[in-house]
Amino acid sequence: MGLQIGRPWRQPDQDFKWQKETADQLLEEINEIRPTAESGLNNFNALVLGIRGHGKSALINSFASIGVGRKTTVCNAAPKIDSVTTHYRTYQFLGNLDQCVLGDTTGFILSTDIKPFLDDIKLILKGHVKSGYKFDPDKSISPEDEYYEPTPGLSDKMHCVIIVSECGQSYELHASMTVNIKSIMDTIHSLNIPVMAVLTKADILSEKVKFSIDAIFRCKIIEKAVDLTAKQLAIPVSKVFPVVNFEQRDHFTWKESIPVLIALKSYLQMAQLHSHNADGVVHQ
Ligand SMILES: Nc1nc2c(ncn2[C@@H]2O[C@H](COP(=O)(O)OP(=O)(O)OP(=O)(O)O)[C@@H](O)[C@H]2O)c(=O)[nH]1
Ligand SMILES: [Mg+2]
Repeated sequence: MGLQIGRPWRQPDQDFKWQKETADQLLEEINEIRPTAESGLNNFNALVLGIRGHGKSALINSFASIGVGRKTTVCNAAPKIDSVTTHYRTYQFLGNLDQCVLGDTTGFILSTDIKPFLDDIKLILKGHVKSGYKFDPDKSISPEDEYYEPTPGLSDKMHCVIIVSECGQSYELHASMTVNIKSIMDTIHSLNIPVMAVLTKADILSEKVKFSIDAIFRCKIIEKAVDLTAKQLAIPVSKVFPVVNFEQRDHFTWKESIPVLIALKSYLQMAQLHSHNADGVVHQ
């Protein structure tokens, strides 16, 4: 059956192959990326940020599913006009991924003033906001709020940021979102936290990917989306990961898990490096 697909634009590893052993090995490697005893950490925290409805919660569910080896749902993901996620919540996974803590945020809207949201994000990154806090579009959290943590430790801070964006939207983002995205990136960089991007919905952008996931690293249109996102966010192309979340399916196989595993491994490696270099002091 001949869907034309070219040479791979990404080779995740020198002898990378689409086979079950690759997925097994990735999972094994991921399982071994854990905080050192000296770091005083039990978990690697990542904050998931992005535009409303682009698949942040779905990505967290995909990671959680990988952890338990079957499709599972830890947070609500749905096609709604209003934001589905309204609270900041952290999720610790079970199974193979119990070293991962993912923070889910409400999606921002490009056209609105996101100053209060940005202030909240800065405080979340620094560890000042407890899980369960409800975002208020009109104001950011105050030190009197019951969800405000006045004296965060290293384990309350974020060790990595994952920007989630739909593959198909990367073409449109440039003009409309530069100001807000730039403010978010400036905030992240000012705290020296590593950042990567996950491009969701590769199956919607590419028929070839929809037909077979192993086209994802060969499809030109996906490559272009990755390049554009890297430019827009000013991060390396190698830190932009296209995926298809498991949300629309009843179960997933090793094949579908490979792109998600590659993104997951990168987050853990970046967080590990960051916490290794952190001096244990929480900078205010
Ligand atoms: N086809 C497809 N649909 C996806 C993918 N990822 C997410 N979706 C769908 O996109 C919709 C929005 O996903 P969510 O995870 O709720 O998006 P979100 O970014 O958390 O949205 P807010 O919390 O409202 O900001 C849901 O219907 C998901 O099933 C994907 O990779 N492929
Ligand atoms: Mg959500």
